[in-house]
Amino acid sequence: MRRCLQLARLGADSAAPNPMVGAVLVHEGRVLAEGWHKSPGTAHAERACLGSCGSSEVPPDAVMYVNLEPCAHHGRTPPCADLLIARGVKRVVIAHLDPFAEVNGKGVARLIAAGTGVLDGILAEEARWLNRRFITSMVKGRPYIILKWAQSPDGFIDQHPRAERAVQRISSAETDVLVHRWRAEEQAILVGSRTVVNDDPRLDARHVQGRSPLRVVIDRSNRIPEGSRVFDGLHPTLLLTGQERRGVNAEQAIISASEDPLQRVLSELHQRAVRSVLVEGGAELHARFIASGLWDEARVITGSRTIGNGNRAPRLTGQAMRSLDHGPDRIGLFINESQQALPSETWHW
Ligand code: AOF
Ligand code: ZN
Repeated sequence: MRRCLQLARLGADSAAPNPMVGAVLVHEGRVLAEGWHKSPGTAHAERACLGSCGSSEVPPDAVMYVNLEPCAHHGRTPPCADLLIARGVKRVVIAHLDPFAEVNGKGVARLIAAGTGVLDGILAEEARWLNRRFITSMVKGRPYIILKWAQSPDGFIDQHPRAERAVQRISSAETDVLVHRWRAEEQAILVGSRTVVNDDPRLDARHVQGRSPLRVVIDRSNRIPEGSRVFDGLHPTLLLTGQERRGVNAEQAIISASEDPLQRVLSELHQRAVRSVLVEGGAELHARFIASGLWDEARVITGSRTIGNGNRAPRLTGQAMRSLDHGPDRIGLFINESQQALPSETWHW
C-alpha cells in the first residue's frame, strides 16, 4: 500500500479533478505489475496496472492493492470493479472507500458479490491525507483551501513605503521554486485586488514543470490596471467583479453588493470541479478566510531578513504542526482543527 501511495503521488499535478490513485498487483510476495492514474479520461490505476501485465492470466492467489475503492460507475472510463472481476483478481486490499457518491461502497459491494475478498482500511490515514483535496470536495462541497504567505522574522508581509509595482522578495529563490511546485499541485490560485495592484504577480508555475493553476482575482470595484499580468492570456483567469469589465482577457463572474465574495469564489470553483485553491494573499483576504474558519491548511514561510515596518502578517492561533528549514527560510504547516488529523509519519511537499 505504501508503494500504491508512492505511485499515486506521480499524479500530483495531473490527476485532478480526479483523486490520486496507485495500484500494485502482488503474487507470492513479488510485484507483478504496477499502475497509477495520470489524468481524467486516462486509465484508472487498476486498469493501468492490469494493462501493464498484458493479457496474461492473473494467478488466482494474486492480491491487488489500491489506495482507493475500485469504482463501480461508468464515468469517462468503465467500472474498475468489473474489470477486476473479469480479469480474475480474487483478493483486493484498499485504503478507504471512495467518497464520491456514485461509488461510495458500491465498488466493494460488487467485488464481494462476485466472491472477491476485500480488506479495507490499510494505511487509511496516509491515503486520506494524500487525497484530502478530493475528499474535502466530495464531503464538504467546496475546494480544499490552502493559505500561503511569506513573512519576515519580525512579522511583516510587505514593506512600506513601496518603491515600485513588483513582488517584494521575502522568501529565498529556492523557496520560490518550491512555491511554484505547490502552485502546480493546486487547481486554482486566489488573490485579492490589492495584491494585483501592488505586486502585479503572474501567478503561474514557471519555475517548475507542470501545469499552472486557474488564476482567480477578486476585484469588486475594478481597481486593478488593465495591463496587469493576470490579464496576459498566458493562463486562464477568473475575475470576480461587481461590474462587467470590457477589454480584459478573463472569464468574469459578476458578484452583487450583498454577496459574500468568499462563498461565491468557492461555489464558482466547485462548479468547475476545482478541488483545491491556494490563497496567496494579501493579508486582508487571508484574514477573511481565517476569521470565517474557511481554511484547511496554512503554509507560512518565514524569511531571514527583517523588514521593520509594513503590513502585518496574518496570525493563526496554535502552533505549527510541522516546521522545516528550507534554505535560509523556515516553513510552518498549520492544519485547521476541523480538518482531519495529519498522519504522524510524513508531510509530503
Ligand atoms: C478508481 N481508480 O484510479 C480512480 C478512481 O470519470 P472517470 O472515469 O474519470 O472517473 C472519475 C471518478 O472515479 C472519480 O471521481 C473517483 O470517484 C474515481 N476515481 N477510481 O477505481 C482510479 N482515479
Ligand atoms: Zn475506476
